[in-house]
Amino acid sequence: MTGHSHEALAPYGLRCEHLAEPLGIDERSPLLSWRLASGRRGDAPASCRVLVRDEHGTTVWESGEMADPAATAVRYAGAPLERRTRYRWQVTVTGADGAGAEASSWFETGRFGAADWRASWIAHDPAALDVVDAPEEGELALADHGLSPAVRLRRPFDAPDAPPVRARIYVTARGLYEMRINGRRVGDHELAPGWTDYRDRIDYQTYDVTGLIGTGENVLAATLADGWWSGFVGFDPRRLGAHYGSFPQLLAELHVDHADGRREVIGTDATWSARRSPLRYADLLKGECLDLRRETPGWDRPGFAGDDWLPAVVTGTDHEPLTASVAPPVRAVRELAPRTVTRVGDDRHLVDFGQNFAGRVRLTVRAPARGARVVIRHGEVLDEDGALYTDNLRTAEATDVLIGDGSGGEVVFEPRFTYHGFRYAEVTGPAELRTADVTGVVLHNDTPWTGDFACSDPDVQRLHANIAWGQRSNFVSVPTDCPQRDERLGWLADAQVFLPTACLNADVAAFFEGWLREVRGAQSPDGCFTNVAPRLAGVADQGAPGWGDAGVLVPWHLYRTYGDERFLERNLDAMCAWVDFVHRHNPDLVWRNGVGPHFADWLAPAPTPREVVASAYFARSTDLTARAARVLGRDGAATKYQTLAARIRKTFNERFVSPDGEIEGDTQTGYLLALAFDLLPEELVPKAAERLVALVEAAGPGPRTGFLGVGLLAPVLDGIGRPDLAHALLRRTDPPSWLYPLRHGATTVWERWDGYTPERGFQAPAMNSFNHYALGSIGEWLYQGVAGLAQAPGSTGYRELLIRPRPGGLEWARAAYESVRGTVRTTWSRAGGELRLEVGVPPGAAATVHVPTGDPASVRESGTPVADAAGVTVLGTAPGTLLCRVTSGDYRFTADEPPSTVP
Ligand code: RAM
Repeated sequence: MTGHSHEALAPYGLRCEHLAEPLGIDERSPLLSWRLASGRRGDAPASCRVLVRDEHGTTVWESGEMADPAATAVRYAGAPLERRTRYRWQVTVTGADGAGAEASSWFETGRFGAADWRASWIAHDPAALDVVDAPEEGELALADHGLSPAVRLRRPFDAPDAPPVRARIYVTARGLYEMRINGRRVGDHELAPGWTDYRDRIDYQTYDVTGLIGTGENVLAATLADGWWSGFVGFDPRRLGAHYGSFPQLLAELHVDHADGRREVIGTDATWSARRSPLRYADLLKGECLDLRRETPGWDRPGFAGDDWLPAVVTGTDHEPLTASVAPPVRAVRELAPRTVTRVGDDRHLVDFGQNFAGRVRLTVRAPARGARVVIRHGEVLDEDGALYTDNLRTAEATDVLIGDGSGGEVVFEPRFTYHGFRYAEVTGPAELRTADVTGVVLHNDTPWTGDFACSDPDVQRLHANIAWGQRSNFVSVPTDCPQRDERLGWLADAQVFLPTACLNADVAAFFEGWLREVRGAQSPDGCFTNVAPRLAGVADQGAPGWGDAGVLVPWHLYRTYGDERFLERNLDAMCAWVDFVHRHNPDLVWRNGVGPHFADWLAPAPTPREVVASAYFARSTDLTARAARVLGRDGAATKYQTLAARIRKTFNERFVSPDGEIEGDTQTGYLLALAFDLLPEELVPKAAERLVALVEAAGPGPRTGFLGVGLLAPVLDGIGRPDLAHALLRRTDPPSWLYPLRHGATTVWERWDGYTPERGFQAPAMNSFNHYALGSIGEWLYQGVAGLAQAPGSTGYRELLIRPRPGGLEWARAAYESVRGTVRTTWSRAGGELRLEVGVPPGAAATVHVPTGDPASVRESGTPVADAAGVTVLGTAPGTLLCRVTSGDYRFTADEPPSTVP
């Protein structure tokens, strides 16, 4: 969180392409954006301008007065940007009083396409990988995955006596790489270059390595592992690994600018040499094995002989797929100390990190004997005997191994090219294990955290934390379903249902921009989106209803959240093609053909008829496509899809809705989809709402939805005037419920409502993740409902806010959100018959505030009767509520408590 409190109006939080100070962007007209803060009520920018300068200080673009002075983003529109160049930019904002404030930042351009690259793809000769010794005891277990050792590549070069003025390295791999210069690691990206459909797109990363280049002999060195390229990915028994290639390859260019003006470029080519590494294998699902006996100290530094190294082989010079990475990288974002370390055998310990997460263990081992193995196994839960439970990992071995070399001393073992989803680690080998010997290293895309939520119920608070941990654990290169078993795929429905929650927790604009390229790239030529992106053999390509639709829903939601129209521009054609695909296969407008594996309302306790789910999504996607076209001024398309959407809605009503508003199947999800997607004629809305309420009440009250209905439950109940029922669901503790897993120690959201019950034990190990975020989609309503912090319907980029807290039975709640415009805050509490509500609105925004109260006349703002308060306009009353409108600034409302009948 980077919330700012300034006295005067000021810009802060500058971003380029939604990233802070990005190195190596390939966008030629990048989006420059900033946030606004002010300590003064009613502050709004009266003028705003942006200036961009090149490395010589020459102005390359002046925006002039921006047409909308309160805008917080603009696309660069100056002289063509040069490649590999740093630009500095500043934004100046002036308030109504004429006082100006500015802030500055920079971005650096990358390679701008294939033509700029010279380097070749290189590899360790796959035909000369290793010597084969007869297996020793235990060896076969190490070798039987068919995995090869990770390989090393190196290339010495001479540098002049003076240090360089600037050095950049542009790197990527088919596989995973770790780059080093003179023994020091380049950058802090993990699992780079990340997962894309490498056949079409391979991301490269740019690093500033000025400080790593020495005088005299220097060494460029890299380790390469299989990763998603050639390692194990997914669950198809016929196609478990090597999805894109069979051995990893490196492509890198070092550009060094010398003080005398010379630029030297050293790329990967046949002059590099190669050797197997001491990593006998390194795989995302199986784990990593480091054999210290094979270590060759000094390999990555000058002065190393390397007599037994082989020449690297050049495997090609294809630069076409290379694109600058657009998402914040995966990093080791935080470290967890073990909560407990328990001895469970002579040489065996069980470590509990107290938190389910994605990452790895860093382990200190003292003087491992030559050939001795230290084995780390990972699991999310313990079985009934208190032992590590791994059945639900399926074929993911998730086991890391260290083999000692007997050289004495302390060894720190931290796998580099794998990750696991786990809370517990079982360490076998050391006779003694101290707490300080073990650290949990948390890996995920380093998306800036933007949301904060707290409330008086510690269970709800913990639920929010669990949801956030689900997000951290599953935003690893792509949005995955789960981080532990042999799956970890970019499932489209999981991503779309969780997106509204994800967008509140963190700034995920750039992360999803990267993933959407995969979603579009995976679309078939006839317009069909997939179920997973990147596409993967073994998972049906034809997108199921609610899955394929993510190709429409995700760009739309990102556009609304971040106000960046490019989310629509880049995706509109794909959105239209998808709707056309579904329409072509279903000319009668009931979506029953072209449904792929039709997962329906996945894992719902009460199944909703498949055609109801599908047709509702068909209507939704068509409607959003029409709206997107309208935003972009493509009126012909807008009208076409608007008309089609109206026809689909009509058909939906004719086929599935009875005259008294009952929807076929009579399930919660059926009503939720119809109400949330606005499918019903006005007169049937109250009837459908009534039926939904009856179903929720009859269930406990409780939820009966799966992945597609779950995120809609609380918002829809709230929207139909029953936030009390939404609260009842939220705070329910019997299964199915969100709080039930807390009874069983959950620290993340489970895949299934009943992942574990005392009566039955664990759900079927074939599919029972304890770290799936889909059911965590209620996270959105914690911010929007419980704390009352929401963007108004129809607004984009948080320009219009809706502050409408739903206290329910809670004593207090608060939320803060770092929006693209600035910080939005709500805090409410009640005590002694009084309700207090504090609201913070960023400059240039306005909010409609619903003050919950039993007596509208009692409402004051900062002690003044609300009608007289500066910056507050009273709009009227609604049952149990006073409605006001406020512009930017901080407000403190007090009111007599709402009557208990009103939530
Ligand atoms: C499961 C995945 C995912 C879901 C699909 C249908 O295997 O975990 O969550 O979207 O199935």
